[in-house]
Amino acid sequence: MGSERNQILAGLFEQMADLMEIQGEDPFRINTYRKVGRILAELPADAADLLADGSLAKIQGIGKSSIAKIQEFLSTGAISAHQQLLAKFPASLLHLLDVPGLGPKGVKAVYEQLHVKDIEGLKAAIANGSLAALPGFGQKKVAAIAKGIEFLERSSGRIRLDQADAVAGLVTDWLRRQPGIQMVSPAGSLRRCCETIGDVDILVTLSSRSSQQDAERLLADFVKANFVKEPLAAGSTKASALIDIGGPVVQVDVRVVPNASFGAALQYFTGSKQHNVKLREIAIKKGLKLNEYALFEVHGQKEHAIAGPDEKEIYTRLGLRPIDPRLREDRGEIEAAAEGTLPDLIELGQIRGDLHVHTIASDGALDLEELADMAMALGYQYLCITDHSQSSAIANGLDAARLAKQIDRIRRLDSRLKGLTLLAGTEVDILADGRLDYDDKVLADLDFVIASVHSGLSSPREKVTMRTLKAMDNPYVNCIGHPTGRLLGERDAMDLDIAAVIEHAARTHTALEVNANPYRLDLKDLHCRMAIQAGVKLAIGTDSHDREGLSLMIYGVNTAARGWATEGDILNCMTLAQLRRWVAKKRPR
Ligand code: DGT
Ligand code: CA
Ligand code: CA
Ligand code: ZN
Repeated sequence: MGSERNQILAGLFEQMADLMEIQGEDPFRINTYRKVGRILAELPADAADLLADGSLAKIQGIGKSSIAKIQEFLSTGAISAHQQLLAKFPASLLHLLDVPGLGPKGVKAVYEQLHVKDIEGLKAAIANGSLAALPGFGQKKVAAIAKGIEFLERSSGRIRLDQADAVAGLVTDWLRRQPGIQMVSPAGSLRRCCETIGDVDILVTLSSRSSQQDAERLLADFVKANFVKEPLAAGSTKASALIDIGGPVVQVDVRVVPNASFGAALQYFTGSKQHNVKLREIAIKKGLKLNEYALFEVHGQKEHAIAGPDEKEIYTRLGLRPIDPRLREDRGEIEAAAEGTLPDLIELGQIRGDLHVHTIASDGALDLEELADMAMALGYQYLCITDHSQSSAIANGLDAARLAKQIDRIRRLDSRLKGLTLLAGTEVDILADGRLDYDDKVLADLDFVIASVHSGLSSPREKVTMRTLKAMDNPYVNCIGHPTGRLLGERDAMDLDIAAVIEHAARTHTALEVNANPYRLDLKDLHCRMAIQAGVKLAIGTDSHDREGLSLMIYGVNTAARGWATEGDILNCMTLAQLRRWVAKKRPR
């Protein structure tokens, strides 16, 4: 571990070494820079502190000129030698250094001999055979580089939460089986339940009897584990590897932290960065020091830890209520924690039913009985069946006659069920002009109505907004499904005037959905918060189409929680009687 400043410094020295290697400098000098980079990355404390008390200069491998560069960075934020090196090469050359399997020597060769300056150029050199013809390359190496480019391109995007969960589950299960392991916890954006994940961060502690070598062995084993596609680095405190789960390639960072620092490290590596920056300012104002090792009291030259093993204690010792990871975005949570006004966030256990479920009658895979069984197993009080309407032809939407039969089946099954109430609903299409795909007298037979836009999503702002507002005017429409229509990684949201939609939802007594499917998470966290502030109820629905579907509820709950939702903000936290009254309030008497 090291402070963020140490990591930046380490990166600068590493990059200087790379650039010097491309330039063809003395290998001995290059190695000195690499070594300084490694030392900086693994310093036990902030480089500035170690420089101030003279201990940095005493570390073997850090000479006078390195100290001068570190000093320059600490006072100016840059190293002039680094900037001079950078100026000698096209910026795109740095991306080539990221290609697994190429390395600085390879970059030097392709730059000088083939005039390749970027990834596109490298791809061309592979395609036309000129790379394989280069001395020191050959078919095997070129194949590895081609694979490296593919990895780089596949892993450059962010991944969905369910994908990140799958990878994290794989790695944490493996870690828990290793000898000496004590604690394993995800950190970073995954622990904050962000809508997409850049890389997966995992922290572990080892039993107090473990040594430095045990940590190194664990990390070395991790990058060799069979689920790893490409090891990136393995040191004594941190290892990184690329893991392929069939879709995108995901980077996983595993850090071994001391038991006494587990809480501080968890706090630090959970982030967000902005939240951490604010927290550190608070510490400084109180005359304390906060880093990934502990919260310290400072007495002149001496300091001693007042919190470290337990994350909650970091907050309480700063005079704050502990803050749920899902709120740590510097969106007012620190102020609320100081005033004691943090919300009691919605929990999965408070959900009383699922209001958005498809069956084999339209495009689902399960029948009514199977869904009812699963809902009972989840402890739900009610389950609302919402198949598609006739205009959704691809989804085998129901016309009025088929819907009537489906309602009949639902009523009959419901009369046999104990403990669960099966509600008859629909996910009715909002047509191009904002009218609905069923007549009001068809809708009147249903217990709950979701209205959704499934076509014309790329229409102009006025049009998509008008359609949504008009649908809400219908007295039978209780909820707008996946209001913005986005599909993460696949399709942008509609150009919807979300403020107008929220205002109209409040005025028309209509809920907005938090679609729990990890492809959607729609509404998203910030929109959830806007809706709550406007007094609009949120309906968390799974939009379940298969066996896994109902279990996706947690993703919707976490998204709503990131929007500061409490039990009272969520429609499907109501009891069945409350829900029926809430629906009746909008309908004509
Ligand atoms: P991601 O991976 O892009 O989805 O987002 P994060 O939040 O997981 O970011 P990541 O993996 O770069 O770093 C994990 C956490 O470590 C981050 O949330 C906060 C902490 N951290 C990383 N870099 C810095 C930094 O430069 N300053 C501060 N204060 N914290 C940092
Ligand atoms: Ca991360
Ligand atoms: Ca990371
Ligand atoms: Zn839909």
